[in-house]
Amino acid sequence: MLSNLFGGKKLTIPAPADALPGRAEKMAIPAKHFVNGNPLAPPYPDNMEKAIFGMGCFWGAERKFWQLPAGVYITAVGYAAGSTPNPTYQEVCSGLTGHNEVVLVVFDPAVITYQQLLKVFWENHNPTQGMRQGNDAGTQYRSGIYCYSDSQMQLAQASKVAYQAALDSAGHKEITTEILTAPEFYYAEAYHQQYLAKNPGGYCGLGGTNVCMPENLSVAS
Ligand code: MHO
Repeated sequence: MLSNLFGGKKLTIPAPADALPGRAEKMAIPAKHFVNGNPLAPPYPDNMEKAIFGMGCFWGAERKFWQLPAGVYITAVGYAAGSTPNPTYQEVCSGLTGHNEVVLVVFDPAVITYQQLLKVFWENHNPTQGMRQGNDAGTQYRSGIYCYSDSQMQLAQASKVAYQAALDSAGHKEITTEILTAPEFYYAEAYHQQYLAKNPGGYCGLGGTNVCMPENLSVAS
């Protein structure tokens, strides 16, 4: 089984039957976004759209999105794309839930487009590392895009093709990003929300490839 381990971390997603059982109770959600003060819990205003990205440790990933100049209503960190209902951080870190550490971005598409969020996604992590992001190894650090609509799915797929071409020119490897229909988003513990705003010197393992996202995507119509 050595090939399935990296520094002792599990590198395969457990089958649903082998995942931890979890619980029915949902995580408590803080009232407000620590940085911009908007209500953190749903329902969100009708004109907002949601997006979910996994790009390694969710602390630094979340900060990339709340730092955007305009159009982001709230960001939140959570767990998604595994099997365990309402998991805890400790359970996710065990590799026995199948979940990824992800960021929910609630944005106003009249102010910032999904394509602009995709640019932030691709340029701020290394999407060729499989079940790892930098020094963080394990299935919860995989690269992922979780789509809420056909339009998001088409843009995500097209952006992957365009970014792969750019990576190829720079001598990088194959993209390992999973692109799925958005699964349920489980909010992480309150202390993880906007973690790097609460702990400015906190750990951030985020690193990109220095390859820019091409501006034009060709999306099949
Ligand atoms: N290497 C970091 C990752 C934290 S992140 C929320 C740590 O173990 O604290 O996964």
